[in-house]
Order: sequence, then C-alpha cells, then structure tokens
Amino acid sequence: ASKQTYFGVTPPISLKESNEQEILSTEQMIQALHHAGQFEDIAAGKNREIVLGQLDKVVQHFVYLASIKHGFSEAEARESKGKIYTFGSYRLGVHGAGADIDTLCVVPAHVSREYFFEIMTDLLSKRPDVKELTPVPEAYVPVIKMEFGNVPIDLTFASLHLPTIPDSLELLDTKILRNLDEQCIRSINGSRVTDEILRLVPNIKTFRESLRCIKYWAKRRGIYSNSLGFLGGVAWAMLVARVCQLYPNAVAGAIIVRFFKIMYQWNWPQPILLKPIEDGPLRVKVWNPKIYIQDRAHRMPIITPAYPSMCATHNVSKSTLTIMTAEFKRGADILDHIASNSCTWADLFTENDFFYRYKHYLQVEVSSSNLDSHHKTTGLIESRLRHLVMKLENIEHVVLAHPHIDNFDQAYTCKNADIALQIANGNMPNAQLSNDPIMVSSLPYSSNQSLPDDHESTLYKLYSTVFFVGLLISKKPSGFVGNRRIDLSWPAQEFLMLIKQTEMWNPENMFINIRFFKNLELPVYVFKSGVNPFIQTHDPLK
Ligand code: 3AT
Ligand code: MN
Ligand code: MN
Repeated sequence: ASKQTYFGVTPPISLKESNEQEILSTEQMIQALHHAGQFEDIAAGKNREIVLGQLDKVVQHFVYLASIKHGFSEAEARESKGKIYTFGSYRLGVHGAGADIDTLCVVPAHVSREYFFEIMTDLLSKRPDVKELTPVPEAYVPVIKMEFGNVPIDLTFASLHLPTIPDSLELLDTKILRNLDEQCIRSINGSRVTDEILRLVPNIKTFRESLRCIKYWAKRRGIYSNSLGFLGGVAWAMLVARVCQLYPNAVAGAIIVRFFKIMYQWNWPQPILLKPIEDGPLRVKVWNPKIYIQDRAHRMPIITPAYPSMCATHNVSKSTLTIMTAEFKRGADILDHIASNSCTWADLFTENDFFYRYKHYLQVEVSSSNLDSHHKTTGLIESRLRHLVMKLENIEHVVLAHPHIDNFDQAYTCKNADIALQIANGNMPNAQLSNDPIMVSSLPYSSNQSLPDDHESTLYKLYSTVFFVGLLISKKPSGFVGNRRIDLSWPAQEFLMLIKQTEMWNPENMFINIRFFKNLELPVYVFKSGVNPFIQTHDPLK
C-alpha cells in the first residue's frame, strides 16, 4: 500500500488553490477580526513571553527545592529539571487580548503533586507580581490559578515516570503515560490534544486565521460553551482542523465558506475525527460507540486525536444541536452573501438576539450574602444547568430549550436582612411601597470584587446571578394553556432538588429560585436599550 500523503481519515475533497476573490475575502475577514479587537497588540504578546520565562525560572527553583526535600544531594538537585508546556488557545495561537495561558509543569518522578501544591504555591505567593493565587488541588484537573505579571495563568502539573525531564521531551509519545496516576494523565491530555491538532492540519497559518474567525463568531452567536451543551474551545478547534484537512490549499476565507456548508449538512452522529482512533498501553476507556452505550448517545461526536481519544462534546443535547445547526445554516447563507458582496464579515459576527427570539423564558436566580459562597453557587449552576435544559426539552410541546451563555450579575444593598431574604426568594419588594429603598448596583463580581464597605454596617448585602433559558413551545392544542405551568414545574422541581442535594449546598446562605414567564416580563437589564421592547403600552401613572 502506498504511504498516506494526506491529513485526516479521508483524502481531501479538493486540492485547489484559492482564487483572487477568496484571497481578498480573507484579507477582509482578518480586517474585520482586527476591528473587533480579536488580536492582541505586540507589547502584550511580548509580556506573555516574559511571563513564561519567569514562570520557567520559578519551576526550576521549585524542582530544586523539592529534590533537596526529597533527600537529593545539592549536585543531584541542581541536575533535576522541570519543563513548562503550553496548551489551550495560547498554544494554538488564537488567544484574544484577555485570555489566560494554559500551562503544564512537567517534573521528574520524585517531585510529587503534594510538593507542587506546597512548595510551588509558596514560591509564587512570595512574588509581588503574582496576584489572586488560587490553588485548586482537589479539582478534576488539579490546578494553580493566578495572575502573573497581569497575565491570567492556569498552571497544571504532571510528574512523569522519569528521573529527569530532557529538554527535547515530546509529550505525544504514549509511552510517557505509563505508570502515571489519573490526574497526571488528565493534565497531560490537554497538551497532547493541542499538539496533535497542530500536527494534523496542513497549514497552520490558515488554521489559526480560520479558528479565530469561528471562535469569535461562536461567541457572538452564543454557542461557545462546553458546559452548557454547546462547543468549547477544543471542539471548535477540531471542527476547523477537519475542514482544513479537506481543503489543504485553501485560504482562511475559503475554509470558512466550506466550514458552514459542511457542518450544516453533516450527518450526525457520524463522528468528526482528525485521525483514526488509536489503541494504547493504558487500561483506560477510549471512545467507542460500538462498545459503550454512553458513547452511542453522543449526538454530535467530535473526537480528540490524542490517545486516549475522548468525545469533546459529551454535553450536546437535542436543543443545542438544533441551535448550532441553525447557526451553521445562517453562516452558510451569509457567506453566500459575502461572496456576492451583499453582506460583509461584520454581518456574520452580529450578536445573537436571544432575548427577542422566544415568547417564553425561564430564569434561575441564585444569591448569597457573601461573595465566596456566591462564586461556588454560580459555578455549581453553570455546571448543572444543562440537566435542566435536557429535562425541559423532553417535555411534550417544548420544541427547544435554549440556555443563554451569559448570565447577569446583580448586587443588592438592603436596609435589613428581611428585605434581602425576600429578594433571595424571588420576591422583589416594591420599592415604591416600602420606605426602605433597595440599592441595586451591577458590580462585576466575577472580577472578585466585594461590594464597597459602607460606613453603615447595618446594611445587608446580597449578590445575585441570573441564568436564562429560552423556550420554544409548539402551537398548543386547545385547552393546553391551563396545563402549561404544571407541565414545566416538574423539571424545575427536580432541578432544585438536584442542586440542593449537592454536598456544598448551604441552605443558610445559598438561595435559588426558578421562574417561568413571558417575554414581556423579561427584566430590563437584559436589554442594551434598558427597555423591554415587548411592553407596548406605557402607563404614565406607573
Ligand atoms: P480561552 O482563550 O482561554 O478562552 P481556551 O481554548 O484556552 O480558550 P480554556 O483556557 O478554558 O480554553 O481551556 C484550555 C484547555 O484546558 C481546554 C481543555 O483541554 C482544558 N480544560 C478547560 N476546562 C477544563 C475542565 N473543566 N476540565 C478539564 N479540562 C479543562
Ligand atoms: Mn485558555
Ligand atoms: Mn484555562
């Protein structure tokens, strides 16, 4: 058999080079992305490199100290070296201005994870250029999060079964996975997947330009979120990589045209693969719908190329697949119009109209009096909301349950705990009627900001976050109206139970309520105009 000369699991569809029109269109696309601030400036890029250099020094110091602590001699400890690898959007070369750098710290066998969280954390905490240092040792992928020289960093860790880490070490070699614990295998996986993707695309520059476009488009259209059942960064990268494989000589503008056409017509659950699924030396599960029922349930399988291959789109539901397919169609149509000059790239990137699209909405509001609990609660809801979506979409007459990828933060300052409790329970007191006005401010506490401390310590603070799900309900058979609330309240009840049964749920200081309503009851803060456009008549006395 002749040696395979193409990238991917099938030969390319076309080897054609792009024409002048496609090259021009690509330039316009890059310009539109620049205009939208999707590239960071040169100084910021330099700063990232400096930060990575400094982080490398800290890692070497950490390995040295850990080796001494482990009983190595001074000379042996000096010989021990670690290495930093990057992965995620920075490694792919598609990161935006504020993006983090995902890093993996690889060390020799004698340097344990316990040392990492003890010694490395200690070294970092002593640096004035490190802020918001947050070790998360118990995470699925243990990580130290921080801001290093104003760059957000996720630092993961893997200790290899090797006495020292040679500078030339390639993580793609499956042999290095032998004898590692699960956390290490998971930590290395992110890096291995990114490296494979880069190895499997025919032209890296074209891949990067195309992916930048698709990432921005997906964010603007509200379909960029792995946890909510859309796709995350890795899955979008694999989709774009697959189209690049099929058109190895096309420029980015032409790749985008093909991307939407192919994805719109794709015969799911036929999987997207960048290479044949490989076997390997470990006793770990590899994606295989012939063997595993849970793999057969994947509606939109996009499979990671590095052993052990996994499905990166486990969370996709009936609704989210429908929503993404409609977006692929929209993209294909707009690209037709761009080709005929009746649309521009900016039209592709128009923000989605989530709050104008549905007649019915559901909101999940969580609140807490302290920021720390509140961060935990919002994280919990974010990771579980898709379960509510799946319960809803299974109800008769619910055609679509559409989770909104952005939530809304609100901070209340109340005169007393009683008012705060009312708000927390979803009963906003009427400010007009009560003599105690409620101050509402929309502090972005995602930036870890506390409400400013007022001098009146009697004021009671409440942090709240609201998540929205849009509902498309089919034309009701007569008499259905009366049943609708009952029909929808069950999934909500079940979801509340699921949340409240979680170990971290603290009913003393965590509040959750769910409401269904029609579009004319949507709160004004979801509209840029500050007005709910569905309320047509305005009562001047109100
Ligand atoms: P940004 O530019 O940072 O928004 P990204 O693609 O770099 O996009 P992340 O930094 O969130 O995205 O993630 C980078 C990689 O880290 C992707 C995946 O391999 C891994 N990762 C992210 N979130 C999780 C998670 N919850 N569990 C396990 N791995 C994760
Ligand atoms: Mn990242
Ligand atoms: Mn990250």
